Amino acid sequence: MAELVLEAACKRGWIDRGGRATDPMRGMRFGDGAPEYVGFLAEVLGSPEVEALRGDPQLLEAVTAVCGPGMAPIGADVCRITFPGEAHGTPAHQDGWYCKAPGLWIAWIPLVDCSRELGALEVAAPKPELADHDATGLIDVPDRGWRTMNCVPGDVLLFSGLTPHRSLPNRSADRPRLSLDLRFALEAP
Ligand SMILES: O=C(O)CCC(=O)C(=O)O
Repeated sequence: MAELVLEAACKRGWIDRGGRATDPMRGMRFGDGAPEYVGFLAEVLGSPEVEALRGDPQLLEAVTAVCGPGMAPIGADVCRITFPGEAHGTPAHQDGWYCKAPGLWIAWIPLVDCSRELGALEVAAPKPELADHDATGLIDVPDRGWRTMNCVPGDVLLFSGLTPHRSLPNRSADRPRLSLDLRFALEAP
């Protein structure tokens, strides 16, 4: 999977063949709907590899064990590439604010070794309900209780649509952070 994403980024000139961010991409963060990022997402998320991962029996078993029965992939997925030198990570938010699927859970999957330096994900305790968001995310960002961890390809972090989460900025010298977030929700009865 990482190879597929690296190739998609490499052919767009975002990274070199050694997997390092190219100079123009340092500090870069794509805005929502940036055409070059939309094209990248269409290529990666429409690939047979990502489709196979959505239905991977081991992943579905883990999702069912954690989230309960009746969960299915909903295809509302993102492949993230964050570049070294970006000033901020992903702002704190709850996915349920944006994605109204019932019983929403997210499987966050690192595609490279992902340390705090590279911009690991942080999660806080799930809230009982959705909190107000503005254009950048949660308005009342918890000031304590954030947890993070180093993770590696093969790990999966599962969190619910009510879980506040954010990412740390990528402070590495030249490495992009690559990850997938796949969404699951209750199947219609
Ligand atoms: O990977 C990130 O930086 C953010 C992930 C995220 O917001 C999500 O999975 O909903």
